[in-house]
Amino acid sequence: MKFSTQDLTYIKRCFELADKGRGFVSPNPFVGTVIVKDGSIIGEGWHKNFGGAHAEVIAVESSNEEIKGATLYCNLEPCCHFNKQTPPCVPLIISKEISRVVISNLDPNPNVNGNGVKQLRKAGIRVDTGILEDEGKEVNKFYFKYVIEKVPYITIKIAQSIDGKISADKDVQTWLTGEDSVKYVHQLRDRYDAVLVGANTIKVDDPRLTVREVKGRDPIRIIIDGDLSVSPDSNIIKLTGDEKTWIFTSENSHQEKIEQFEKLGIKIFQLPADKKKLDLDGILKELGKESITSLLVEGGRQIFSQFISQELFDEIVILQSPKILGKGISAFETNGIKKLKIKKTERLGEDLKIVLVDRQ
Ligand code: AOF
Ligand code: ZN
Repeated sequence: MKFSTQDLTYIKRCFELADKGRGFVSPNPFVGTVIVKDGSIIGEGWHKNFGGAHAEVIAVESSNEEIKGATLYCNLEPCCHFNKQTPPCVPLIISKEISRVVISNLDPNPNVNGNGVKQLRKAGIRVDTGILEDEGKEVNKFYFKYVIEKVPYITIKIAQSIDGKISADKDVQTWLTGEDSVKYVHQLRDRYDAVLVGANTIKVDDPRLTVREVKGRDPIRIIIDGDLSVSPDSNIIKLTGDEKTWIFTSENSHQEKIEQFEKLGIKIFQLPADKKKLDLDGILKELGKESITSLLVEGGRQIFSQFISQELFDEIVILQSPKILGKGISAFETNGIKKLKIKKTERLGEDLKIVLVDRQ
């Protein structure tokens, strides 16, 4: 339709730029902007950190050329609302006399949601929307869910054997996947606001849940621990730098224990519990209030089972190792058959990555 090969090239560049904000802009979206005049890029920018300048502003400021008459590409509709961290972008675009704006997605934020486009058009600017719309939604899948539902986008990550086992026995740590998969998991951690595990995984695996195998920043580490049973000596409790650990526990957990953890720098959330079992919806709402837009669920079996049987996931990533365990425990215990759809498969060294989504 209305999009040329050049349009496609420039919007793809916006996606690349947007991606650089990952890990730093939450709960804001990932946004990249390219300004083009007479067939060449005269300005570029991306939203770098929460509270910082928007992609459009940075792109305009990066340009040494006359912007009047240029085309501005942006993966997200420019904002037009006030009472937030920064001034709106639409008035800036209008004042620079940009003649065309090309965007992938309308901003689902109810304060914008088409109003940015309307204001630009009213000012006589040609606005073309919907270029590589699905790719744009994929880039901002965290934001798209969070801004509407106020709970994080949830990815469940499971490493398993060919015969579908996550460990050789209950409470036994079993290493299944190869180096490339480990790197990939660290990449995921770098991209997600938070990672979550159950107390049992802490006891059995004593993981750090940090980003070590790739360059990146650590996610917030969250433990669900109904009776506050994790050891203060666990790796995840020993904070050595900027790492953050949060524990969700029951309202009935002992105050003394809570204080002991708080003294170590751990943030404790107390929620109502049914026989020490916390309500996941309550946890997710609490995370939403804390501006957590994306959550990587890393185990173990009880946690996987609860998230899956309550349909609390957006994606499941299986890291399939070519090992046969023969005996052991499987990733979930669910009631009945659940049909999923394969979204993507990819070879990761010796393993296979399978991304699944709910079959809607
Ligand atoms: C854009 N470009 O780069 C971003 C946008 O608090 P603020 O000022 O950072 O505004 C956040 C809101 O602005 C956010 O909820 C979303 O609607 C929009 N984000 N818009 O035009 C950007 N990051
Ligand atoms: Zn803006």
